[in-house]
Amino acid sequence: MRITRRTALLGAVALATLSGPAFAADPLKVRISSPAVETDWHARMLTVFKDELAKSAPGEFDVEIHLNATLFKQGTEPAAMERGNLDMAMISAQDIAKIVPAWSVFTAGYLIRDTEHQKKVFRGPIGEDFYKPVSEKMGIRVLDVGYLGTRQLNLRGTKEIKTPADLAGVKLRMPGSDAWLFLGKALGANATPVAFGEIYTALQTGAIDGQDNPLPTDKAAKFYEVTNQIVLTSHLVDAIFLSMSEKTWAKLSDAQKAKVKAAATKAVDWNTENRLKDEAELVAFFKEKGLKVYAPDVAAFRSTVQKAYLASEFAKDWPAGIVDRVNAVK
Ligand code: KDO
Repeated sequence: MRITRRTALLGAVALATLSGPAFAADPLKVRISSPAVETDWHARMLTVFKDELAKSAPGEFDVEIHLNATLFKQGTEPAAMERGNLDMAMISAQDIAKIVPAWSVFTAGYLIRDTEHQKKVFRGPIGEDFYKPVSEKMGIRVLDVGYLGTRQLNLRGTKEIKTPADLAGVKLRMPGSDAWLFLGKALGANATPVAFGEIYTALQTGAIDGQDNPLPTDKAAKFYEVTNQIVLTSHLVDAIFLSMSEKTWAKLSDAQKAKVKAAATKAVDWNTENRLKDEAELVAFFKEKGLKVYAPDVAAFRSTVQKAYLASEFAKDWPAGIVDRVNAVK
């Protein structure tokens, strides 16, 4: 047969059709959005997730990580995932509580005791019960829980804070949702909504008197440059939920689902381990930077905050017995 351009082309097409897997489908694009800064542990854990998938499912996923809220504004990720415009995010209990009010129990200060308690609660039957409505009502599949850290007060000025009464009139930045603002109020402060990306400037200009975040985040976002003190209230053992849009999840084979879950667990565990180590070391770092770091009357904060939550409108949406059930997890 005379080889012409046409026969050569036909041959190439036939070869491509026969050789199957070598011409497998394009990798599935998985876009993740977060307001986190790139040096913070939960931002870095997304690379652990991506690398893990590249190992366990080579060529099957194209994970794109977008930090600093450049893709979606903080708090808009759940709606974007529900619509299928975003594949993954790390969402908070406060985000979820907007749609599934029972979740506000996990926005309450001084409920979750520590990282181990957090893991046991969310990786056990309570987690199962609470993840179900997130899938059904929000179109979001929670892959696993991660430790965002224990939130502490970080303030300008030198006024010593010992009890909630000392926070009267203090403009404390909180993320912009009812559940977050309530926490600020329960602590005794004048809670002011500001997006995460605007905190540094708001502190620098004095638009706010302080903010609350875990110590590793205070370091990563350089809040120590524009504040004078850290008050170790330890008011919220905070969680982030590494999650996927149900629309994306539905595109995966069973084998891919298992690999995505395993990669998520590897990532959150890596984050938790590093964050705990960092938390243990950071008091010295902030002191070196000239900040005053001290413990207030934590018992006074605990009792004021717990009372505020139990008497709140939020508590009316909590499933009967849930606080006892959470407390009983050992
Ligand atoms: C914050 O805005 O203070 C917060 O810590 C709230 C968390 O739920 C989470 O959104 C976090 O910011 C971002 O990931 C930035 O670290």
